[in-house]
Amino acid sequence: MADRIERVEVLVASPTRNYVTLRVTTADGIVGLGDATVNGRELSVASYLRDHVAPLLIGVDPNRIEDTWQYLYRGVYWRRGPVTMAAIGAVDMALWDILGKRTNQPVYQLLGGRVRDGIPYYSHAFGWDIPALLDSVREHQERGETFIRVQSGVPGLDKVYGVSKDPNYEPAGRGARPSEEHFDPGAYMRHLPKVLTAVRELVGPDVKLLHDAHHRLTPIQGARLAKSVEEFDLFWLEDVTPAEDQDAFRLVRNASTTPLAVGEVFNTIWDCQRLIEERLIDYVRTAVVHAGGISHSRKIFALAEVHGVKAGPHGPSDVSPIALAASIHMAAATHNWGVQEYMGYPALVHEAFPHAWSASDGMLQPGDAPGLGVDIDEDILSTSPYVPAYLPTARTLDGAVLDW
Ligand code: KDG
Ligand code: MG
Repeated sequence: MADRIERVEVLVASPTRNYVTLRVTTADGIVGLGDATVNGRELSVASYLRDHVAPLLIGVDPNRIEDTWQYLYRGVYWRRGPVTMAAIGAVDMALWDILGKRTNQPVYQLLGGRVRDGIPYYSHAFGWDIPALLDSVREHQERGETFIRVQSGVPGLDKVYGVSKDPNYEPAGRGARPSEEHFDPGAYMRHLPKVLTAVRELVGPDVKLLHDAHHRLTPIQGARLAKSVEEFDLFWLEDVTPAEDQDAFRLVRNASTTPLAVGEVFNTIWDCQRLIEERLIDYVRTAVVHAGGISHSRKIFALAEVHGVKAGPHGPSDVSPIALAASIHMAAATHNWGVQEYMGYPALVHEAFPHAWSASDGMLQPGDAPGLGVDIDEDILSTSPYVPAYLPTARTLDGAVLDW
């Protein structure tokens, strides 16, 4: 008789930051893990999973991965959105993990096997001013990294996305309400070319430089920025304008040849269908956790492959080591992979989620453990309760709310 799902547990814990972890156990005693973390909305996904999804999974054959995905997506009428898709994503990851453990194979093997020897990653260099940023870039180079994201402070602004006066940057702040910060697009747009001039001068032509504008600009401002940084040969310019209006990217595209990346807030293929089919972007940044797991992300990246677009998935600290593992396994087996973001984690997060994947010399490796190769340390998770924490809110200088 086929195996059956016997137990479904949702663990919410805060080993330095909040994570929502799904643990699925089968009657044969196989345990699969999935990540369902949505930064600042952790309890909503936990409730969605506990109250509405877990009861439906009991008794289901865990081998029916695609059918379970369709059942949780189409079968419930209400669909899409970060909470729903992260919940489905966690179930999907856990079922792939179970399949790998049952067949004693790493998930990348189940996805078709390796297409590359290692997965290049980029991590985050930042500095409050240009000299501090250059020091940070040097540190990344000393670690053997050749893809480096660069973010800098902006004169006149107190807080800027991607930059901290503290050496450890974490965008979500603990507390009952989001903190607020002000942003001046003009000052930022005037400053960025100066920053990139200094960085390019330091690293020379070979290092791949990335930058995240984090949704702050209007389409025409985005077009102007993309044009003004063309000479620095960025690997990509990310989230140059919000992408709910996918057609807005045409304006940016028509203005410059700077490669464009977008999509960390997307949840389904339909959020990026036009961007991909009309070749308005170069890299799609959907995270496996936020875009319905491995099963749905594969479809996004397959559509992208047909249109010459590559995967460059989101990988900040709020994507847990379980979802990062899923992304690394996909990267190992997906041809059109550009680069994986790897922000890194504090030591306690590595301890809370012991993992077979590894990062060194600018490359990620999935490891050969069966399934996703990630475990949890229950002692750490059970002694690290949830703490309210939110991403900041941004306002323009006149006080109106701006996309953060
Ligand atoms: O939860 C949102 C953060 O992870 C996001 O702001 C980080 O933009 C980000 C990135 O590119 O890592
Ligand atoms: Mg980003």
